[in-house]
Amino acid sequence: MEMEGWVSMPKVELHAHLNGSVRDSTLLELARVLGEKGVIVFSDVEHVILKNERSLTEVFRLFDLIHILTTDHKIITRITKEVIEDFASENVVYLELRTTPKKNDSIGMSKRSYLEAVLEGIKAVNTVDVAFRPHNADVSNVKRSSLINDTCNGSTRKKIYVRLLLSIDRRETTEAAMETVKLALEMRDLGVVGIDLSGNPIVGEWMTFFPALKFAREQGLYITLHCGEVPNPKEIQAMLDLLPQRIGHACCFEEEEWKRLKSLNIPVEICLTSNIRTNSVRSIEVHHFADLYNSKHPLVICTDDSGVFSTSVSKEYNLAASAFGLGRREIFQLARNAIEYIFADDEVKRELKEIFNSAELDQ
Ligand code: 6MZ
Repeated sequence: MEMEGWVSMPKVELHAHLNGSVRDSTLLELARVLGEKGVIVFSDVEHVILKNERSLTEVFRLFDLIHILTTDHKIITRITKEVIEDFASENVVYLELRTTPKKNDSIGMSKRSYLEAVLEGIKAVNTVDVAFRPHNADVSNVKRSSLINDTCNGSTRKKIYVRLLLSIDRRETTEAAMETVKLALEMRDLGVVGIDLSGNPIVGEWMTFFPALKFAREQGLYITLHCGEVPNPKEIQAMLDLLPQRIGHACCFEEEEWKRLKSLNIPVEICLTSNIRTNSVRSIEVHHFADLYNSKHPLVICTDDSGVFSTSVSKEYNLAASAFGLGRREIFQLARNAIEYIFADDEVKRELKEIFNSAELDQ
């Protein structure tokens, strides 16, 4: 099937890191500006941004560079707006965007002000209507709709639901992780629905994050964890013990861990291109997608870092279809199944089902 066919299909994206989803053109523009200011040497970073094959270690080095380019309130607002517009333009109808709130005293940035800059970015989206506040948030409908862009020009406007997950970086301390969870709790009415644990999987200890994750779970925030990106049986067990509502990747699982995951029925966010590029999975032929799909385990196809891995949800669907011999109907069904695993209320699920039902007629 042509790419256009995947683009026109409604899609749900549940695993996208904000700073991993920035357009190359934006990164290059930001690098040029910092180059002119003498903060970086543009020619040194240009090829790093444009390089395609990257090991897991190189990916995290790239994130350190991206963070130098983007960690400024105005730029965070800009990239949030662009990332949402990019997903909406390929017909993502529900997006859970995750990002690590960052503190940088030298520019007066706190985790809270970082998140506020993200929220500004959501409000600045203008190519599509954005619904980002939960239905049960304590605001009147009028106030809520005024927060949604409704510069309707007569034709039916596209709409995208956006929810935020706050990430804890594995480099952080217990206190910093706890601060992120508290911020998420305060910002619940503004569309923050859960907590993610991410960052370089060879860094940090589970016991450092555990208190914050446990607290988040007790407070009713949804939890998704990067789990088994590298072999680490003890940590995988501890993660499954927490009963997260979803996990990401699950690349380096052993037989026992598969059994446990399957019996717990925890949905898995599958990021094919990312897993292959970072070598977490040797090749697409041996990717665990096939086994999970065949055993009807809940899963959702996601991008991880559409910027860093030069991909899109449509490209990932296309890859899954060609690598595993799935047809349009099967991929459509996969996309629709993802509605069950989203971190949003039943009203959103109902509306998404309607969108998929009406799109099904065109399939
Ligand atoms: C683990 C990843 C990741 O939060 O600054 N991140 N963590 N595994 C991955 N697989 C490739 N890809 C991205 O977005 C960038 C951050 O997301 C996490 C890393 O912590 C990275 O620094 P934010 O918006």
